Amino acid sequence: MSKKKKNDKTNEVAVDKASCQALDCASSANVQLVWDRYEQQSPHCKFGTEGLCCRICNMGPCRIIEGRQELGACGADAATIVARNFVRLIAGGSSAHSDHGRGVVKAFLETARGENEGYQIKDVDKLMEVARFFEIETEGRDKYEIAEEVGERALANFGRQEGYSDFIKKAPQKRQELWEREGVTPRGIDREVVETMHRSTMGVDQDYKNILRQGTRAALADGWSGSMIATELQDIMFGTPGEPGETGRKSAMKFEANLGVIKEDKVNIMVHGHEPLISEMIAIAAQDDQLIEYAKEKGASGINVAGICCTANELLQRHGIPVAGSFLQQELAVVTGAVEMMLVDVQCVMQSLGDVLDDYHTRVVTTTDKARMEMAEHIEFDESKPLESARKIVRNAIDNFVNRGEVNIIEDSKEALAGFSFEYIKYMLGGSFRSSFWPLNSNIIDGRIRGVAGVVGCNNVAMPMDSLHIPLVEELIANDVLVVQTGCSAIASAKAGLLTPETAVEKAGSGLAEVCEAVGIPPVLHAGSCVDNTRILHALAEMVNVGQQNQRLNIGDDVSELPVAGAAPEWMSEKAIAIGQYFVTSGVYTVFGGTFPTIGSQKVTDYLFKEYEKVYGATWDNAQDAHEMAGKMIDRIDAKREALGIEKGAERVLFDMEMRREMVD
Ligand code: NFS
Ligand code: SF4
Repeated sequence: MSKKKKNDKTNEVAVDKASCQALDCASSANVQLVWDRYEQQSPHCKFGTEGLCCRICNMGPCRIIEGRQELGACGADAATIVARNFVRLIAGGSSAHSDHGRGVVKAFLETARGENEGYQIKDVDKLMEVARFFEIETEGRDKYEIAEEVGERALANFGRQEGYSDFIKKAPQKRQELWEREGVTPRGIDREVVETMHRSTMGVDQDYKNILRQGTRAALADGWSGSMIATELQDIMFGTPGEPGETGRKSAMKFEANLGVIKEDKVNIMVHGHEPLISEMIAIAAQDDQLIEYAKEKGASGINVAGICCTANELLQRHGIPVAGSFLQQELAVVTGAVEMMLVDVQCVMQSLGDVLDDYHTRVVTTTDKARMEMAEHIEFDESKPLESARKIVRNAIDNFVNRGEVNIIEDSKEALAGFSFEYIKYMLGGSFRSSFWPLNSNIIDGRIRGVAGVVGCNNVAMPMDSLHIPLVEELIANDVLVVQTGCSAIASAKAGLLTPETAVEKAGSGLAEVCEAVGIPPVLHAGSCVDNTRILHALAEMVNVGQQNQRLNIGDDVSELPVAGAAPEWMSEKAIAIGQYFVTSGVYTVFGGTFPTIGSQKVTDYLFKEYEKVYGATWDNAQDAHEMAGKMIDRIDAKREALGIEKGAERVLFDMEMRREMVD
């Protein structure tokens, strides 16, 4: 393994104490981390950064230099090359989310058919709701029979050749009509991804607007189909966050966040990646009395499962399992020297984990054939016997406890709340009389809540970790904007202590604070993993629905009319681009931080950043610092309020008896 002494720059790479402490440990041990490798890669190729490098055929790579070399060898211009590269990012991102969704459907079907032990059909109410949506007969039928039909219907969305993805019908009518008019309504997920790859290969689609139109189909197939299927079926199998679990009543989930959750006296197992199928079973196996006893025999006081990246988000929102860190903290977890096993599934796993291992006893274990690592052990997860596989893996981790060397335990972690699924938000807002989004619309109309912002996405080594997420969220809530979060952005807020009800009093504007206190929610809501961005889509559609049920509560007949905005301040993954594209084309103005991959073509960038307003009623945008980003989002929200005629905050809508009766219908 190559080594390089780190410069003492820890404060420039992370804003949280725990990470800085771990970075110091790595620095003294002379261990090379992502920040060192990033520095070695700098300066970055301008052509690549701006989307101007084409290497889709062997006459290239071709680079575009304005005024000197305007065309690739085949004659492709900047707009074509940039658009092709952009839609290929979307195809990559959509396939990651959707292949995850497909894996969930497979396990779901096996569960329904009694072909595996371990998984369950846990949330029957949600099963019935999805079955009704699919118009599947539920009367007098067994839940497994219904689940089998739901699974088959969901699976058909992947390979569908004719007709559209089922879940697009959840979008507001006006949005569906707009998609139809633009010809971007998504068909089967696999078809949209394949067609994107086809159209963007050498010598095919050469009209940037048409190329981007295909990218939109693939992105919408991600948001309103692949990702949505993953969320909905995971909820049915593992429980909808916030719904009654072992506690028997609806409640948010408390959890601890940051490297301090790694405990000196316990066997620490990190679950890292994105698919909860395996980690759900690890969480159960870790509670097995025999295995706990075995851990004690080896000198530990117990077994501690903690998460990294979105596998963490999946587990914490349903079980309160702690999160050790976000994407940029995966290596830092190993640096504590106290991680017996890093269990990885798919996506956002750094290959360097294998390298860092040279210095530590941590065993990295891959569990799916889709994602193997040369340096790691591979324990193939037997999906027909998930619990048995999980027990074997946990046992392996325990065996490694005796191999520990020096440990660097970090004390810092923060308490946070998660589990704000669409259903749970609805329940909390509705209060005592009925689960509903009516109070949200009402509080937006009267101005207590200025608008709603989705702040999501990754960490990126190009900027200090969490340096945009945290000030952005703080500025938004100070301005009475309710913030909904997913992914590593939600983890950033958890680590900063923002996901607590107290944040309302300490940091939110007076209107938002009043609502949060009355309802009993934090002003920053953790809605789950990145596939769970679909919970935000549901929430947006519901905000429109509420206004259609009662004109007095109308805040827009389409998503693009709502006072909302989105952001991925520290994005890095292709998945973020897919998500951004489906949010924008669903009608949400969305700002990304850092560099933007189309800036090499003014034509393409103007199209996405300006002309999209006319096409989709929303655009992409880019901002370099948190204050600029917050300003742009708040301006957007205010413009929408003005268009609705509620800029000053209309009179508070009081619920009279008639309205309550309407709600109960
Ligand atoms: Ni989203 Fe989740 Fe994190 Fe980015 Fe990676 S973990 S799926 S891609 S880095 S938010
Ligand atoms: Fe160059 Fe055209 Fe081949 Fe791209 S497709 S590498 S621009 S020749």
